[in-house]
Amino acid sequence: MAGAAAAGLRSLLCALLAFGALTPAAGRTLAFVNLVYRHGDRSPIVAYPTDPNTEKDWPQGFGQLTQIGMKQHYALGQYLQNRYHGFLNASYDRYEIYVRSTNIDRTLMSAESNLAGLYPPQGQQIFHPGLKWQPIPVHTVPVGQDKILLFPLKNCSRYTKLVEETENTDEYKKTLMENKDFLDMLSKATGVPREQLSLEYAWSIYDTLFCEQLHHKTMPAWVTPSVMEHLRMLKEFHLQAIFGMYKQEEKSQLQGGLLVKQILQNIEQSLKVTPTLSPKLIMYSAHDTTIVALQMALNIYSQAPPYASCHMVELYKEDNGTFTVEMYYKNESSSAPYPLALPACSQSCPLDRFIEIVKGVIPDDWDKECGHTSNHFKIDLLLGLAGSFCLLVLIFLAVWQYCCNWSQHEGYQKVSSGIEGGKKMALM
Ligand code: PT3
Repeated sequence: MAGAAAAGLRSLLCALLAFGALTPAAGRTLAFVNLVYRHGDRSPIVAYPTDPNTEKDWPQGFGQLTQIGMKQHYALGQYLQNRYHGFLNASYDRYEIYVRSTNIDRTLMSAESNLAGLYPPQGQQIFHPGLKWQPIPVHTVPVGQDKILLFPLKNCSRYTKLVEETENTDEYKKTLMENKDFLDMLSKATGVPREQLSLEYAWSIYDTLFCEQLHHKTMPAWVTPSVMEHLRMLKEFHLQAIFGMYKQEEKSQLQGGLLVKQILQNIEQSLKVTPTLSPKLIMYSAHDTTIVALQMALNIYSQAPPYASCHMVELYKEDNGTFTVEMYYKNESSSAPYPLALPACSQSCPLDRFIEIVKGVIPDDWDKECGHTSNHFKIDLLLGLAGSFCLLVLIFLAVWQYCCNWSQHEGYQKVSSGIEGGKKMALM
């Protein structure tokens, strides 16, 4: 009886381990890491019409990483050096890490500040005495070609339709009605014409005020704590409207699902390739909307990410040889990251289960799902049109030649008989 109970317990433990419900403390190893972070503190992106502050009030103008932002990312880099101590080399090894950023100053500079904290040069890596910095590549692609970090991707017809449909839901219309007076006040105070004051525009005003307040700039009297809180709530509502709220899974397929797909491809690649040849850590430097789109696609979004917040996706090899995925979110500089779990899985989620759960938001063919004609189809269409055009030209030429031959033949007979006749007459 005791033997049977022990065997039963053993198989229960094995089953729990296989499904990731229990995590053995010893023996498991970190195998691969994906990180997605928001850039650090920045200057506003625009001023609103009645803004007492202008671009000149910011040392590098609008949209730029500030020194606060640089420090936030330097500190995050130091934190990562500590967290991944023993997994990553203490000194920079180009085969271990791959960094990609959106092609925007503040994200590029955030990645650079982060890497300065993660990999201060050691020993032979010091190339200038006294300089605790070494160059580390940060890769990027042009903004218009970035399909994994710059959300919301706007050039997607189906997504545009989904947002329009969201704006027609009762929930959305009710919120707009409830906020009518507030938006009227905001329009008067900021000088933004009421008809232009969408929730997206209100978010941009909030963003500007937030930056100005944080940097102790001149604030108009109407900007009270309650106005700021009201604007923050409208921003959260807008984020829900563009990434969630209505047909969230389909929106995610067209937005954050692209990043989930990339993260899974990175994991797959790390399992295929010889460990020494594939990076151990892939780092993405991006925006608040990147993290929102990612977390909405994973169905774990709670609120807008602060500066330098970092979403971590870690792959572990368990000591029974299986792989599990753990996610953490560091959204406060002074506290440890908190664990995140997919709604239908344990925090330590078996890789296969993780893939199964997120498959609904992974696009197969983004262009097709957006309702765009695929490039192959466009090429086939162009070739078809070109072929038909050539055929028409050939038919036209053939008909034209036939007509010419016919008229020449007729003409020859007449002219020739005439000339011949004439010649004959002349000869006669
Ligand atoms: O602050 O994280 C952020 C924003 O994403 C910002 O970087 C941005 O690019 N906003 C889009 C233009 C308003």
